Amino acid sequence: MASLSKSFSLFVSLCLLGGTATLSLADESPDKGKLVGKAVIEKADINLDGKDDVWVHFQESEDPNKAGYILRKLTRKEADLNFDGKVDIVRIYDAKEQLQEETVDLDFDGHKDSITRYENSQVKVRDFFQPNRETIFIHKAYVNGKLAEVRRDEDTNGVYDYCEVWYDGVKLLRVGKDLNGDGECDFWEQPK
Ligand SMILES: [Ca+2]
Ligand SMILES: [Ca+2]
Ligand SMILES: [Ca+2]
Ligand SMILES: [Ca+2]
Repeated sequence: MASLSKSFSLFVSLCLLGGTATLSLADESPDKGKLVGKAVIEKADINLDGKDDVWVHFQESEDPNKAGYILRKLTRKEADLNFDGKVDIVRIYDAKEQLQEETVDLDFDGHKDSITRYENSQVKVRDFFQPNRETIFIHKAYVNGKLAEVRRDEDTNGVYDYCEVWYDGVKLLRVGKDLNGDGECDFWEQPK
């Protein structure tokens, strides 16, 4: 439980963008005996305006190793960072409670700005979206958590037209352009 409390505190800190506040968690959990296999949501009202701003989702199930004990697994966190009633950040966790996916809307316009997907706690793919649009503008792929490939849709027609290949996240190896409009780069150059 200590690690859960810690991760929740970290999340709340993020929500406050470094600020501090008194956190009151609404405990809506019914009797634990009734919670086997149930989803549980803990909520918090960070700015104390009477409306919840942070939601932490858990899945509870019976502990297969300890009869009568309930295991609680973190599955999802959501927060309304600017307190306008719309969720701006969603984090989804895998069966090991590792971060699997994070979606953010940091300009608070109601449209997601990026989705980052993780594998074994390492970033795997990060997609950035056009303002007010659902189409991906920049796609970044990572190997062992290090940048390996970038694709961009520079003329915003929904098809990638610019590519970069990176080595170990630090060295740009080559830069490509898609000349025939099929979304795959076919003309490559050494970076200048
Ligand atoms: Ca609030
Ligand atoms: Ca918001
Ligand atoms: Ca946005
Ligand atoms: Ca394009």
